[in-house]
Amino acid sequence: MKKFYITTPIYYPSANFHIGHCYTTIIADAIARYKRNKGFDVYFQTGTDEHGLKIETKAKEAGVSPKKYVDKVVLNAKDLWKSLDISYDYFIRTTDENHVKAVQKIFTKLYEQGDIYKGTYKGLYCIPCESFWTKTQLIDGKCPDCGREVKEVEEEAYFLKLSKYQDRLVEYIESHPDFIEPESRKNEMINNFIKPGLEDLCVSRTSFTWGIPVPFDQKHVVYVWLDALTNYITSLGYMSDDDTKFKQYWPADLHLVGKEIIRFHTIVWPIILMALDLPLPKKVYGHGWLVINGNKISKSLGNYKDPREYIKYFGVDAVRYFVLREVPFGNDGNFSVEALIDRTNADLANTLGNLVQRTISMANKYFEGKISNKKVYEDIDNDFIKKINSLDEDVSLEIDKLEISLGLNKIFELLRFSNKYIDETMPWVLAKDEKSKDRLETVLYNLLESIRVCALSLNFAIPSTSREIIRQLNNKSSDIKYLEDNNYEVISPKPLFGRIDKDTFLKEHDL
Ligand code: ME8
Repeated sequence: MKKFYITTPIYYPSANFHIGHCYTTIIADAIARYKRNKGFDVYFQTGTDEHGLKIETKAKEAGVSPKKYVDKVVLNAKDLWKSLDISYDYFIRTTDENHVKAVQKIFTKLYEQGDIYKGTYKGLYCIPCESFWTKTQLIDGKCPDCGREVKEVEEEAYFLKLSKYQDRLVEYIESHPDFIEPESRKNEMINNFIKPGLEDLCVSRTSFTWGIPVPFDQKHVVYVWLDALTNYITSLGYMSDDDTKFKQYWPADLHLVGKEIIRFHTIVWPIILMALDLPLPKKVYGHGWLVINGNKISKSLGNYKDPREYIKYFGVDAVRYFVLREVPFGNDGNFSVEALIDRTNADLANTLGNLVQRTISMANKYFEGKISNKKVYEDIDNDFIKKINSLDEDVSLEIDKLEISLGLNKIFELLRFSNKYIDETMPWVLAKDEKSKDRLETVLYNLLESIRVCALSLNFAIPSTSREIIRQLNNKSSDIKYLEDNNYEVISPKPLFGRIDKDTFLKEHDL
């Protein structure tokens, strides 16, 4: 069986997660489900990046230990992923003992072979905030957090030799055109970041303690990116007694990340892997951001609601569908409740919901729910059946390019065509004439087959709606193509999505 290892970034549990984190995670989940449905042995990983000064500070403010602080956010995150139907196979926390041990071994190995060396970190330091800043981060020359004076200080630190691997990295990227996507980000990485020259990366700190101790120099803790990026292999048992999963799943097939951290994933991470003599991930995809009125939704801006609020009002699949359909992958896209309502009404309630409701109602009304194929075909059916049969491949072509929105659009094209087929064949007119009974049954049969194929195709994106449609169709065939001799005994329909009156909703709720 072919394997497929897909990851999300491991998020900082400095605060509870927002719809931006859901964005990456829902997309990764949809791809993971898609691959599983296609028979791949999928390993889908997400998790949390729990060390560092920011979390140490947050915990202090909350009056709890850093571990207690992150434990609470992690519980909340796992509940969020459950309510969004996220089917991860593994949730890594960088405070997990096996991760800590493996990072220490990796750090020691890289030090012993000369890829990590001891040097001096020079920076601008805010003493009350215990934070280092770069010149560009300062506001009016002062600390951006508290507005006080900063001091130039030097700190002993370990560095990773990025510069040593620069040429090998450029050569790798250029000879593996699929490694960084989209294309525009690849060019940005090469021209703006790598070719001007890589500076060695600081990989330890002595100014805070919430981190993995450097095993041979305990006043240092491993600084975040080396700790964070290696999660993708430590979780599989790399450098542990049992590395079966590492052998089975590495290299990753797809690291999905937001565009602001593609730099770390396509420069620092490949160099760590090269230094460890390990194969590189097949693809790193840097997607765009969800924005609210032009601003990135972010923890520090605090411009967001708990995503469970949206689920509460619109249902999990409305949120999943919106995230997957609304924004062409790679671009930034706007998130708003208005757009979420519009999308839900237009596609899920009108196109999908109505089709299922109308068809199942007619099957019940005219044939007491029992439909088989009477094969009284007319010209219009050829086109319909052809479209049903090509759907699976049309969708695959898009999903393989990670064009999930376009893949979903293919399914909705067939759903819209099915609605048009009802308008054109007019089953209610056929029902008036006893002589047209077999034609009527054929029409309903074709519609049920189309709905069944669309429901199966939608499983990766909106799994609970897909299951609900199949339950109402009461049919177990799993072929994603038109079957000549299927048999239906549908149950009574239940509306899938209620239409939401946007103006009333917005007046009554502050979302
Ligand atoms: O960067 N739109 O963690 P983080 C789309 N710990 N995606 C968004 C988003 C938005 N508005 N906001 C966040 C870190 N994301 C590191 C990662 S990986 C080894 C270490 C998503 O909590 C997007 O995937 O800041 C982004 O890259 C990630 O959350 C950043 O999460």
